[in-house]
Amino acid sequence: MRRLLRLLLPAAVATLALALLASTPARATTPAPKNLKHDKGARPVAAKRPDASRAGPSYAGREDAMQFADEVAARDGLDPAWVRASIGSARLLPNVPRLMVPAAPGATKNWRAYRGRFVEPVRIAAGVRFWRDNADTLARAEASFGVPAEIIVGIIGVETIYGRNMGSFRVIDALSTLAFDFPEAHPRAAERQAFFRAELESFLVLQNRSGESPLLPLGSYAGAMGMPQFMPSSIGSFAVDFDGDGRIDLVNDPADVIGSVANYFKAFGWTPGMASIFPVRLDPQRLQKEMLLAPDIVPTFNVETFTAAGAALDGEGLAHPGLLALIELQNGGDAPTYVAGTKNFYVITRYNWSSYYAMSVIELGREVRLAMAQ
Ligand SMILES: [Ca+2]
Repeated sequence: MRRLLRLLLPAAVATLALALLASTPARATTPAPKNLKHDKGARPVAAKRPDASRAGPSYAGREDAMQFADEVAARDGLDPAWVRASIGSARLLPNVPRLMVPAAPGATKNWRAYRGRFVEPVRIAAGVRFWRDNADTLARAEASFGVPAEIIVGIIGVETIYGRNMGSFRVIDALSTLAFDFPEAHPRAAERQAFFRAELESFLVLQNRSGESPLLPLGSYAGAMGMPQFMPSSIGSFAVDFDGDGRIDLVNDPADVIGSVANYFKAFGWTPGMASIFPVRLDPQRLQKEMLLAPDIVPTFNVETFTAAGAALDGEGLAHPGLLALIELQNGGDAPTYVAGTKNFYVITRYNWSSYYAMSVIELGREVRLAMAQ
């Protein structure tokens, strides 16, 4: 994964996306609001998704897991017996660790293939239904957080097809497996393992607070949950009770999902009213491609510098007051696709560190909006 930052992908799309993108899972643990939503590993193309029903031994007999349980209990003021029993009830998922190992570098990415999986008639029709069913809430979220309905609709559609594929792994199993048996072959194994330990801790704190057994929630093989596939720490930091019923439910309550996704974007710096992308034409006469691609997806160039380096804009793009990034999307052996990405494009990648992911969200949202008007 040379140019792509990525985070996690939705449960339903993990295998595909990882295969297509061949990038490394990352996590926004550092700057901005605490961290990103979910996490994924890179996957070989033909790999099958792991079977959630196959579980190995429990962690009750693992000294490192029980020691971690005691640390969590002390740190968070939880009952040590409860934490030990919770982690001790977790089972190793034997097929999950290998899913975290990045694919070999140089694997071909293919935007058209990627797009075809997410921007397709079934998902668009489901998006239209979701938008119609939740039009008032989407409008309220846009008014409250400044995030357009079509971006929220795009995210929830790409993540889980509006709740259809929320993952079938017990979250306690997925997080414990990645916390205590993260594959050493991963180039950043220690960092990733620490990340999943922190997520396991966040999960236990959440469950303790809500009173729901930690053995019940289901999610992706990386422990992402609900319609928006939030990781536990993101639930703690960004989820909101947007229908005011006194509880946050990202599995069954579209209002909470919509508000939480919008709040997440706001927290990561979404600018109301700003487009995410503009069309761009490369002018071979003036093109300084290496220079334009060097900052990857980080908006770096003002319009003047951008166009002088051969990335031609028109209309709205030319009038954009902020910085731009040249986004290159590979198409296998064919010519790449290029767009100009704004700061809001970058913000979408804070949900999942992939420009292919962000483009799918934008294009699914747009297609749903267009279908609504018909
Ligand atoms: Ca609620």
